Amino acid sequence: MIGRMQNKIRRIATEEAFSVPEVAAELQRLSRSPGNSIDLTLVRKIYDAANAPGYQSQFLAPLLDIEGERLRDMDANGVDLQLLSLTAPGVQLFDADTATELATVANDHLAAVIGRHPTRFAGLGSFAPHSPKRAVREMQRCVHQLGLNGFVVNSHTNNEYLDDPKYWPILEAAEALDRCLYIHPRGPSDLMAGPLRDYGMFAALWAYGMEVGTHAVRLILSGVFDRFPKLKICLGHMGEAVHFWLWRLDFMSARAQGGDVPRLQLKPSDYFRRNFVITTSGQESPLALEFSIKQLGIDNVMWAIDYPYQPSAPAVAFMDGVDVTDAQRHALYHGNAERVFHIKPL
Ligand code: 1DF
Ligand code: MN
Repeated sequence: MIGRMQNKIRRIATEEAFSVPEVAAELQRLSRSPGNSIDLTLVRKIYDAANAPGYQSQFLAPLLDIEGERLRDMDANGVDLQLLSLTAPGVQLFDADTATELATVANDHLAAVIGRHPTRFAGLGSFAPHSPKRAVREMQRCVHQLGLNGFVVNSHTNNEYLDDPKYWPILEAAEALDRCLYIHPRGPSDLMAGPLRDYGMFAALWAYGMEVGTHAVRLILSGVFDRFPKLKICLGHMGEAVHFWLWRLDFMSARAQGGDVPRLQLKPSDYFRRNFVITTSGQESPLALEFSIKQLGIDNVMWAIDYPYQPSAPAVAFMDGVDVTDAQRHALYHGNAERVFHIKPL
């Protein structure tokens, strides 16, 4: 009975990566330039197999293949819909002109795929943060012309974070367009990167969470949510663990306010519950999920796979198997995603 019920649940996966040939080609070109940043190391592993030790070029084909094997994988695992986002580092390693152009190409490609498979795919639009004015125009086009479901940004841009006033037009646009901004990881910014380079810690193993967690706390403490109270930010990887810190963030920021901490209208935990949602991408721990639901409320947690970087079957088994009520499972699997990302309910 339970099994049969679960088979009928709509499964929407909310952090699913893709690429397009034009972006992949430029990343491959970039990967052959000198430098040893964490991002270049990551890019070489995926796009330049011949020159990268320990390469992961097995991901390149599934990133580019949206309508073939990916759909078969979704069918085989009962995944109804993937919310697609241009894979990290997106366009943010390129100069502003190239990045602006490539975001447009990727968004057009994404919208065309969704147009061919409107019940199977939805998508987050990309933009070039380093050209904020053009970014805002592209965000408007993404929603008004392409019908995309939100936005993705791969954390910092040239070591700058979105709390910097030069990026406020992007936050303002996301709020005005009523579309969630998903902050996905990339390699940590230069001054954070040093101790994160060793022992394989440089990316998904550890550094990604440090990078995006830091970004989220910067946004909260900077006061941007007093300026943009309806802005919604999505964090993957079980919230990058930020919500484990809420009590201490409240305590320590109250003590420091007026000093180094700007005066805030609300407590950090209030902003996190009001302005953030999280997904389970690549973090299939029932205990962490239980904590997240209790800490944030069931409305703020959504299911994700992190395809193709993580396999679909265990992600589905995880969410099918967790000890939650039917109503909660529906919220995690699709209800919250439909609301947050404007995906039409069935
Ligand atoms: C990996 C993981 C690569 C994630 C990613 O983009 C990525 C990985 C290059 O495991 O190599 O976005 N992730 O989201 O966890
Ligand atoms: Mn991911």
